[in-house]
Amino acid sequence: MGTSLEDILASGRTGRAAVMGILNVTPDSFSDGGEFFDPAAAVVHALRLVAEGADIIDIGSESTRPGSERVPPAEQIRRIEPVLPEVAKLDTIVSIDTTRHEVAEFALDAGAAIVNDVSAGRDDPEILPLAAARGAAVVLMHMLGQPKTMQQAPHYDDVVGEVRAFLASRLAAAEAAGVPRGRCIVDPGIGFGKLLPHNLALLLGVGSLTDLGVPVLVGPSRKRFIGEIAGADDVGRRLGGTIAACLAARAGGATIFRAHDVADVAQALAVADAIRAARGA
Ligand code: HH2
Repeated sequence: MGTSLEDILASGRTGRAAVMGILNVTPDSFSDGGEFFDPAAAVVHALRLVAEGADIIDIGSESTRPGSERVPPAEQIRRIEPVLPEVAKLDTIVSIDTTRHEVAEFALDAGAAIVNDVSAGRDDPEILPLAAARGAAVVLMHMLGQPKTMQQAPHYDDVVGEVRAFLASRLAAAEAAGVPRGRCIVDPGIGFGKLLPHNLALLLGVGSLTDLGVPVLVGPSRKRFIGEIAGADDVGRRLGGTIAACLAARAGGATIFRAHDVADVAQALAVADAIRAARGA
């Protein structure tokens, strides 16, 4: 692996890129729903993502795609129970993608080190204090509304400014709950209550988020906006767009990239970084 959690938390300063591989243990995720619902298949996929160069494996057991229904915490835990402890044995950092403290607690007990909360601590007031007590790192993501309704006419006057202000206020909330700023990561939430122009403005505006002083994570992987631009209805055929979006965010200073296609995204980042480094050579 070679990348530690401390390296990742310092990446806002060092600029070092990291890839977060996606492992959805769900029957209904938008691009890989059902593929890794079987625990054995999920563990095999995690092994593959690590071999492909994932620095982090982000395990989710509740789809947050537009229109999705909530999954009770007990069912989320039932889904990850046979998977997460096995993934934690691998040479990788485990992240739990949940908004519920019961699920985060189970995951942290089983070896996770990062809580990836797409509600940035708003869904469950106990999740940030839990992360603080456990010394976990936290991803604070921007979302307008809730997954069930978030794509129904989202509106912003200044999307980058509003997302930045939201993330600043959630960083303050995390700090108030006891999570040091040095253990926080922010994410503009590509596709979460955003239309195409909003997603494009945010990918272009990553540089306005990096000055919050914590690493910026982006998750454009296979998302709908790529299909809207390129006419790629098949979610499995959005790799080119995913890479383009990651590289645009990389140019703005993002350092953590949440992706399904780990090997290809890691290769693209490595080449883009090498070209940038050659400028100074
Ligand atoms: N996107 C998804 C889920 N979790 N977490 C962060 N921090 N950032 C993201 O952009 C993000 C996320 C949605 O993608 P996916 O997990 O592939 O689908 P689903 O929610 O349908 O399981």
